[in-house]
Amino acid sequence: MAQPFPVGFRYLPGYLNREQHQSLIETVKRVVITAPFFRGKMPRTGTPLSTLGSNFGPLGWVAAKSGYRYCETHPGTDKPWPAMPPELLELWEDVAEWSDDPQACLINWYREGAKLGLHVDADEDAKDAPVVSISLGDQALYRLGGLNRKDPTRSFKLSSGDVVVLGGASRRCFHGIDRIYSGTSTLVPKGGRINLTMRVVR
Ligand code: MD6
Ligand code: FE
Repeated sequence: MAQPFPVGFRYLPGYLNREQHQSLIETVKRVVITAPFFRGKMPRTGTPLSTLGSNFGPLGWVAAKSGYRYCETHPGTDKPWPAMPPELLELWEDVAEWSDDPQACLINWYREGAKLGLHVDADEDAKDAPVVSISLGDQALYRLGGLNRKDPTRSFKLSSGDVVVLGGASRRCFHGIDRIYSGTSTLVPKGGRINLTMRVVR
């Protein structure tokens, strides 16, 4: 039997309707003209990530050989990140159950074959604020574990418009993306899946 969801974890399938998630993809397309996708690297080894990233908001998450960090500027253009779109702030206010606004929204683009190993989001000083994640484009297989790497995991598919909240006791749960179901959506130009994750950082 599937593991139950940890307390504080919320899976909101189809939270955004088609018009809303299409419009978010348009917003991402506009933004990456000035804040282009870049390929982050694993700390220490410098191995390139299989996803491409960019950010909205005053702070952006950057993966570099020197470590993961939040920066005020894009590593390629040295310009501030584009502002957090109002529709994302609204979504945060509707689902986060948290009084502060998010300071960062990571944009992650998974093309065919991209994946994200089991990990905890732990680069934020605001340790209790939730992470709100939005799926756009191709479906993905999401894996959710517990607070320890060896805890049992459960997997389920995320589709375009689905929202996931890692809140409360689930904030430090392991999670990852095992695979992308390439070609299951035509919404993302050049294909693939875009994941937006909003965080309070400081
Ligand atoms: C997802 N993303 O793509 C989940 N974590 O559905 C993440 O867990 C994530 O995209 C840290 C940094 C970037 C991410
Ligand atoms: Fe994560």
